[in-house]
Parts: sequence; structure tokens; C-alpha cells
Amino acid sequence: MRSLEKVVEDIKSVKVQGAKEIAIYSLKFLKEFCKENGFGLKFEVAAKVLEDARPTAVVLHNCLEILKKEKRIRTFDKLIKQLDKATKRIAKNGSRLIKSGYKIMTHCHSGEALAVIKKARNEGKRISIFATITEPLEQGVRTAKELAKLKIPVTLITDNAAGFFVKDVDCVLVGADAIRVDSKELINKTGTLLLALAANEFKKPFYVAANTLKIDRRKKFIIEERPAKEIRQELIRPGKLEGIKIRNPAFDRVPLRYVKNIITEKGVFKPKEILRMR
Ligand code: RUB
Repeated sequence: MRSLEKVVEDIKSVKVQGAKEIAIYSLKFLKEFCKENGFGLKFEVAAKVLEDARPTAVVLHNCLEILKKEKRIRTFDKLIKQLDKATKRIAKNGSRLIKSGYKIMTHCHSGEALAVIKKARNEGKRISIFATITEPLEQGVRTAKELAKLKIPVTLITDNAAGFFVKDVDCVLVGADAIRVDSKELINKTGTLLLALAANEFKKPFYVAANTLKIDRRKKFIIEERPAKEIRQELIRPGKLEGIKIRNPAFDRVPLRYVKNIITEKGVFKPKEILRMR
């Protein structure tokens, strides 16, 4: 069994990334941990450490709430299965929005958004993708590589060029770390807000692929700020930026009015329908 420290390190360093994958990776670890240690204080501490590793995404939190109530080992498998099944349904539901010939813009690396793209392609639709590099960690390159491997035509662009190219696409499709009920916001990788604004300006549908465990009713909510050292190394070498403060938030807050539809495992919904979901 991997140590808790190693699992946390894999998550913090973004070796494991994307809200769903982070939740599944943590659940797999906690399942083995609970087999040895039960659901007592040790579990609570380990769960909290994992939740705090990437505190913005809500899936793991929602899964832990269920586990704390049910306190059963088989709940881990149930939740992992539920998340994987949700992705398949999201793919199917989302693909209905994608027509053959569509150009789609995406941002960062979202397993759920990618599942929609892959499904559309598997259904024989001719589609092509614009993927933003996604500064500073360049997760969009991973997206582009994954698509290229599947022979899905993909163009990699800088984040700054998203506004330039958005007028040429048919829709924008991104994932979600959380859908905040109280503030009526989509939370996703930094850069998502500017993309949503640009898409709305050019009247391009802005779609979000998100399972319903991403609905976020937490009272306490923080946007993770990541270390300055993730910003280009040549810029932050000692002496280069003296007297300059660097900030590196990991996620954007996007008002849901900019989102046309949220694609979930239960169907495709308007944001206000998601907010009413129990
Ligand atoms: C990833 C990101 C993804 C969401 C959804 O950010 O913003 O769009 O997490 O991913 P990071 P998924 O790389 O910082 O984790 O659809 O895979 O749950």
C-alpha cells in the first residue's frame, strides 16, 4: 500500500489531476487504509489531509460525506463505480449536443469533457478540437496529446489566443471542479472565466461536463492558490523579479449565467435546474 504522504504528494504535484481522478485515487487509498484502521479517528485525519491536498474540487468531499455516514468498505467500490458510470453517461448525453463537423474549444484536462469528445468521435462525427495550453502547468498539452493519439484533429493554442479563435468554433466544452450552489458559479481551471466571456460575446454555446457529485453545497470554500514556482522558471530565478509579488490561483469562478448547459449523468440541464437538484 502507498503511504498517505505519497498519495498526497501525487495529488499536490498534479501528477494525478482532474477532480474525478483525484477523488478516485484518494478513495482507492482510503479503502485500503480503512481495511487496516477502520472508520475511526485515523480515517477522519487521513480523509481531511487528502481533502486539503486540493481543497477546491468537491467530489472527494461529497464522497467522504457519504462514507462518514455509511462507514462501509463496500461504499468505496460503490462510489468509484458510480463515478465511472457517470462519465460514460455524461459522454452519451454530451455527444447529443455535438454535430458532425463541429469545432470544439476546450481548456485544461478534464476527463469528463474528454469523454464527450471521444464519444462523439466514436459515433462517427467529424469533429476537431482547439485545446488551450493552460498555463502554468500546461495540462492542455496532455489533452492535445490524448486527442492526437486517437487521431482526433487537434490544434494547440496559447491561453491568450482563446479569444482569437473562439469565434471560429461551434461550442466550448470544459469540465468542472465544483458547481457552487450559494454563489451560482462554475469553478474550473483558471482561464475558464475569460473563455466563458469570450464564448458569450460571440454567442457560442458554453457547455460544462460535470457529474452531480460536483454540486457544491459546502459552507467553507476556497480557491486554491498554488506556489509561485509553477510560473515560468526563467522569470522567477532569484534576482529577476525583485519586488514583484506573484499570485497563482488554480481555479476561476464563472457566473453560471455564462453556461448554456451542464452535461451530467442524469441528463443535460440548464444551470438553474442543477441548482434546484437535491
Ligand atoms: C483540472 C480542471 C478540470 C476539472 C475537471 O485542474 O480544472 O477541468 O478538475 O476534471 P487540475 P474532470 O489540473 O488543477 O486538477 O472532468 O477530470 O473531473
